[in-house]
Amino acid sequence: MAADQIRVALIGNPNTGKTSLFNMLTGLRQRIGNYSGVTVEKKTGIWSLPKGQDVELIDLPGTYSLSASSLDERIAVDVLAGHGQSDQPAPDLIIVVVDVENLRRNLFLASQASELGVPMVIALNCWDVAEKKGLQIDCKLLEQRLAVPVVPTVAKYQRGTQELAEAVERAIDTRPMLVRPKWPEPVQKALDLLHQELVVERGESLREGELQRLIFDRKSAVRERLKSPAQEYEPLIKGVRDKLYQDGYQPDAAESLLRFRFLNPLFNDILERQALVKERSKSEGIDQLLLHKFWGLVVFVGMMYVVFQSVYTWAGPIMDLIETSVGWAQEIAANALTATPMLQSLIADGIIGGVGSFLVFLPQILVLFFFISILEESGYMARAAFLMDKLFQWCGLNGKSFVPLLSSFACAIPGIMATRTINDNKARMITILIAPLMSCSARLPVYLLLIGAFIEPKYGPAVAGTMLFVMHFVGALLAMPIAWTLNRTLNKGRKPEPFVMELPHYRIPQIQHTFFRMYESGKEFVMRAGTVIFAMSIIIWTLLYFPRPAEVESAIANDFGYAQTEDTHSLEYEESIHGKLANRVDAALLEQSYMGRFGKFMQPVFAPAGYDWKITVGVLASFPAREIIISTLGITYALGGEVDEASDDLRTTLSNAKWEHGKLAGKPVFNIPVALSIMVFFALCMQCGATLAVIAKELNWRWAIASFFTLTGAAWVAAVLTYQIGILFV
Ligand SMILES: Nc1nc2c(ncn2[C@@H]2O[C@H](COP(=O)(O)OP(=O)(O)OP(=O)(O)O)[C@@H](O)[C@H]2O)c(=O)[nH]1
Ligand SMILES: [Mg+2]
Repeated sequence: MAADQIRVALIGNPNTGKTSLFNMLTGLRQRIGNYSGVTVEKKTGIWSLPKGQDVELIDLPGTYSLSASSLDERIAVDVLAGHGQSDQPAPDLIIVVVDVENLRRNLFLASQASELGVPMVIALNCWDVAEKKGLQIDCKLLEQRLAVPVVPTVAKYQRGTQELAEAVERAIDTRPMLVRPKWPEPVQKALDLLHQELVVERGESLREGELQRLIFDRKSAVRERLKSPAQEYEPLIKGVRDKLYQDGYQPDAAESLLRFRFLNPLFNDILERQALVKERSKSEGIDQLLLHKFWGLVVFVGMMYVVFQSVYTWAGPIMDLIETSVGWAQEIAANALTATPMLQSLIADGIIGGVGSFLVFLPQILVLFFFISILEESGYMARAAFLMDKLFQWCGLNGKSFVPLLSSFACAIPGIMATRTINDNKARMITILIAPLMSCSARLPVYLLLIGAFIEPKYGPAVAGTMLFVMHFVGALLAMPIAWTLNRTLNKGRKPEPFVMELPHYRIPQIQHTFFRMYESGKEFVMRAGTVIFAMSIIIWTLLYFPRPAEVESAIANDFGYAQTEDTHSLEYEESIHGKLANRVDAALLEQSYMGRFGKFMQPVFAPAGYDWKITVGVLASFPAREIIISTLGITYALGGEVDEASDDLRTTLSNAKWEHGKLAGKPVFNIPVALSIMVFFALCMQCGATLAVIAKELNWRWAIASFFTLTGAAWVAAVLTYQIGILFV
């Protein structure tokens, strides 16, 4: 990016459509959602203006003010002020994205930002909603009063691009500044005094807006940006604040009072409302049900139940289709490569077997994200947050923990990142530590495989769907006591704060957006199959295939009494003997492979949970990422000669698996207690390298390690209990 490139930042209150606008202008596809706190990082893109100039466009997290009480707001404020990690200068221009329905409150932020001396353009977004609700706004008059361009936009439907671009082109040259309040004399005096002492005498580079922060916000982050330690200025700042107090201005409250006193008259004759009442009462009616203490919960549980039931049933037929195709591919590859047995095994058993058994779960992922997208976009998710508030407070969490925890149901990584919106440090920490217990989409294939193989055939699809639903809350169940304990043992944080999340308006989800969300998650899933799963499949195949000493084969052949069969038998008999021998040899080779030996060595650890050495291998191989168990089981059984037909799916293979040795020999390895025990283990265990790295980054390594051992230990105990209790009933 050229050093002299113009930089334009999008700022505004949460959920006003900044990212939608960013996507519309840059053609990029950043995540949007109908609740506050979707964007928690700074994102940049290139916006080509009509006259040919390219500007760097910056999307920021939403913020209500420049006081920046949480990490994400801090990012926005730092960029605006030209401070922070990147140390880039302040943007050349800001576009303040304003929700037309909340003009006054939104312009409070614009007014604060203007005092940083940055030129601005205002985008009146959600103009379509204003039109629909009969809200008329006199933009020309507003523009005159504010002294900056005001452009109506509809980011959701890509309207207003041209007008906004033209306004920005002009503003780059004319540098329009928003009207600024005239402060009462005592306030102005306080500002002048600070300017004299800090800027003129001590050489601090602070703009007026930043001096205001020092006076009005006791905890302002501006203090950290001072060249000299803030303590040196403490007496001065305290003196200024005390003086203001004596003059009748409570410093903590004065700013909003004075700013609104200045802003309010600007709106005279600007707004006109017509017959809005009906619209409002409809959404209030819905909220009465959805936010009801009891019925709200009933609706929530019912809705989640429908989601998981649909994931199970809708995706089934397509899954079967993919499964059959994978079987074919394996057969074709195996037939084509008979001349080179090793390559044949690598391709058919290792790569197609490993990646294929994972890929069959793509339809379920798509269905799940279809629902997630609709629930998020409609505005329902934010309502669900309210329902959980009581429960959250009891665990020392914050209402704001809901969105991060909810995101963790897709993947803990964005979930943990989303905790940046939580301003109470202790609540943020607890949320990060329990986020990995929310059932991420990597666990979905594990549940689907085991439920499909052992629950559905016996109890039918309705019970299978219910089981899937229940499995998704096993982790959350353990999360509650963990949060409760952490809350009582960690250092005292701030007092629990009241819930501050704003209820978004209900919106009709856009079909393109839903499809994009599905496409995005589907792509990520397929990419994972093509990268992590592919690489791990090759590694695991290698460890399960080698070494291959010749003695193993001859020992088995002798043992089998093959030599005695002579050539007196029919061809069919010969073939079947050959097949059986080959299977025995495969099984023996597998057992003495590197991974086989390791699995057998470790198996006693998992024996109390009912696992044989193959499951043990699967569980251990999945520590970098949970989904690996699927491909590992696929490869293990393909190599072990237990797959009778190439088209046999993994579910059938698992249900046919038998114990080879010991007192259980000949009995099925998998039964319902074993399947449940594996699922419980995967629900709780910290099997995700990427999540650990994010925890280490957001907190520190000590916490990452502690959480690894705690969750893995808890998973083991819970898996053993599940199995031991389960076998009492079989
Ligand atoms: N009706 C309507 N909805 C819009 C418009 N622009 C955005 N939305 C919707 O508003 C919601 C929020 O959009 P985002 O772009 O995620 O908002 P944001 O300001 O980036 O939100 P945060 O990152 O959480 O601060 C989404 O549901 C959008 O579909 C618009 O012009 N009209
Ligand atoms: Mg955003």
